[in-house]
Amino acid sequence: MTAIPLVWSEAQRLHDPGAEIWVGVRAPAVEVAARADAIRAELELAGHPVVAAAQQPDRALEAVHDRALLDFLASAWREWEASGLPQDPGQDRVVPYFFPHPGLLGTLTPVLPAATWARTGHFAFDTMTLIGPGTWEAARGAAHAALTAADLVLAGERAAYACCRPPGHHVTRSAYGGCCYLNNGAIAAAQLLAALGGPIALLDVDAHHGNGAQGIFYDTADVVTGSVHVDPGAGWFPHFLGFAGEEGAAAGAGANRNVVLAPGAGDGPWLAAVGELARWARGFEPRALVIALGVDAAAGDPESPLRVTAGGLRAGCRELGALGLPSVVVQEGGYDLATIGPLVRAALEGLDDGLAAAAAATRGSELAHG
Ligand code: SP5
Ligand code: ZN
Repeated sequence: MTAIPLVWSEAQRLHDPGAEIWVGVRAPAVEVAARADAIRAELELAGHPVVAAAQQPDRALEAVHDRALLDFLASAWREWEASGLPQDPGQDRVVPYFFPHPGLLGTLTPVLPAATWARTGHFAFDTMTLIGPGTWEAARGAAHAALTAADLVLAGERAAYACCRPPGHHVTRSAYGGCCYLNNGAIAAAQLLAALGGPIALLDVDAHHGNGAQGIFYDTADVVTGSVHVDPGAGWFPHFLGFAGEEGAAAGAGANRNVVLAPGAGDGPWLAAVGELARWARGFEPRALVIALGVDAAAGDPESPLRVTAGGLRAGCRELGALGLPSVVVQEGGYDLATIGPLVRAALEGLDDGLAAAAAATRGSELAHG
């Protein structure tokens, strides 16, 4: 059996956030192109075939995002540049400054501001997620990689891995942030849903809450969403949501699950949480699985206080593979350039082991009953 294919978009390299602005301070960006290079180098060495992301129709993005968000992202840099803001006052990235906070507007509908510099706040929910000259092309390339991975799985691959950069799991239907611009995992899930029918399971093992998919699919059980992450109640991003009590609403009541971990948690509690999410998702009898694979839960990652090991990631992804579902993996976070490659490799090895075990078990029961 050949190793799980890696889907690659060369366009991802065009995004250089340049910085992230945190508490008003411009700090070096951690979400850099070298992340994807490190992953690709490690996976190529391990024998994963590389597949180029194929161009995809816009409607695949519209399945999960508002047209207004897509239009903004596609034009934001051009308009920022045309407005002269890079020269005066000297801001070389698109940043927000004023927000249509519910406390400002009450029940009024936010308009799209006339001023370029005010428009960003309509779509950005944080200050850390900068837009530059190639951001849109890269974000679209990452989404196309996720869609290509979904298409490979729909064509019969047991699993496919999309090396998505920039990542996507914080993006909602209408707003972006958290170093993310388009929700690659949700876009892949929507593609699988359209082809296979529901339910589709989307499980997020990034160290941070998968708030984007939670929000996009909150009212439906067609895509069942689960996330294990460091407790926002202990002071971690995304701060305002990601709590255990968020379980879905309306037709989606009970179809979202958050498992929160204390800062410092390692393999034991993390694996227990992944196992819990896997068992919970199995109960919905999903037709396919999307894994939002952030590896920032690993010990030593600069953006998270969790202490999972490569062996832990391997074991967790083995449990997800053991669901025996066609699986699309999208890259989310993971910011330690020295370990990101080996961590992703370990995760995919685990997934492959789990899928093989599930396939062997199915063959065994067919022999017994056939
Ligand atoms: C995809 C993903 O993992 N996004 C993570 C976004 C969370 N970033 C929170 C950043 C908070 C401030 N970071 C300060 C830098 C300390 N090293
Ligand atoms: Zn993360």
